[in-house]
Amino acid sequence: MDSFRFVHAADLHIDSPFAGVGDADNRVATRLREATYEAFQNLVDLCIKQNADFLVIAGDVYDGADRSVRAQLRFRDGLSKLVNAGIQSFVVHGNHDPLDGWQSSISWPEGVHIFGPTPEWKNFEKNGKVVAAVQGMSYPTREVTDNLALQFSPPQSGNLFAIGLLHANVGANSAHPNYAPCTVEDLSGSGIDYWALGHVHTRQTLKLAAPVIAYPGNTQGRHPNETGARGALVVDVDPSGASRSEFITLDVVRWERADVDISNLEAIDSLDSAIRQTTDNLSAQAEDRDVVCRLNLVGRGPLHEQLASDGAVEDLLDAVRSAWSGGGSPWVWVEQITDSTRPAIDIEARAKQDDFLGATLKRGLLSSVEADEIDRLTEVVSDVYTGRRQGLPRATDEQVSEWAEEARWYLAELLEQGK
Ligand SMILES: [Mn+2]
Repeated sequence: MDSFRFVHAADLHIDSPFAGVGDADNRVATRLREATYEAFQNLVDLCIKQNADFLVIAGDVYDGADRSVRAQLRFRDGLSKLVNAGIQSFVVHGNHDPLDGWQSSISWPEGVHIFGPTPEWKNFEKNGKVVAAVQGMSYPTREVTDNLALQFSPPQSGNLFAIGLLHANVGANSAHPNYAPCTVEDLSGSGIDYWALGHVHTRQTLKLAAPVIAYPGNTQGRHPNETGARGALVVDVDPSGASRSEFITLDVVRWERADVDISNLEAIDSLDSAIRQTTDNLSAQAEDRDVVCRLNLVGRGPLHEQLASDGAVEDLLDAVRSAWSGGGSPWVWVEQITDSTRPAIDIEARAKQDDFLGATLKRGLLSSVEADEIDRLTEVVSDVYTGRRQGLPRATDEQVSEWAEEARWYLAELLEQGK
């Protein structure tokens, strides 16, 4: 078998509307709307630059089942560019772009293989010889709850490198809908050499070899929880059938989260500087990409009290946004600042003092929340929920724990101030 190279991508979500960024300024909103298109363009360029033999895309090409004409034409144009460069592509559709969604009649150039609703093998030839076979299937409809992996057939020949192209939730990842659920064991006994997966947006390799089972992650982060570099895997297969892969970033707007510590800060203008330092760092890490970020103020110190005053956090947000609104590129858009700071009380030192707060602290009343207390506290706050109209979500254990922690610090602060 000749060696060859392919690119494994998934979850392009072309034409993603970025619904969460409602109050972003015009420039940011426009850039975000273009981001999934540009990331796809970067994927096409990567295949050409890396001299890939073919490209596999493991579902969710489009963000919506009712895919826009613009998205479809751009996708076709990208794949046509690859065909002109001698690069074939193999594509399946996932839960975001199932076969029963609206689509216009696009005619695909020869060399583009779009899989139908049942598993099918397609061969890839290099220099007149078949070197690889790709088996794939598209979601016929959005909600696929069958184990599709079990519908795949073993390869007809052991001499070909066999790729399984599948949009599925392997191992019940709770961050994504449990579509086409299956396990690493289901995939391992299949005779496939490389499972090119899609659906889980965070890059992860579930198995390194025999077979390789990998998610490349999406090509462009789409919301505040999809932080860090996004891209695709370039996979080299040698004549023995062994493969190794390298991740290449393709995203054009980077989502990040960062903490800003107030512990050593005395004045609000030094916090403003610390925030700008943080956004500078995020910009540098993103290597010339634009950044959308959420900042969380943490630590305990004298600024805690000032931050609690009305409008303080909003004013900081306005200040950092205007600092980045000079029109230059790349930019950083601070989407949100949250305040998780605590008062400047040294609990251990303070517990040693012989007064009411000291005694309270010493008795452990302000120590962190124990697991068995959560149930009791949930009971306490449940009144708030039962009295309201339906639809208000129940408090999670994390929320209850966070509120209790906040209440304790607030109590310590009041006692410290002699209130
Ligand atoms: Mn997806």
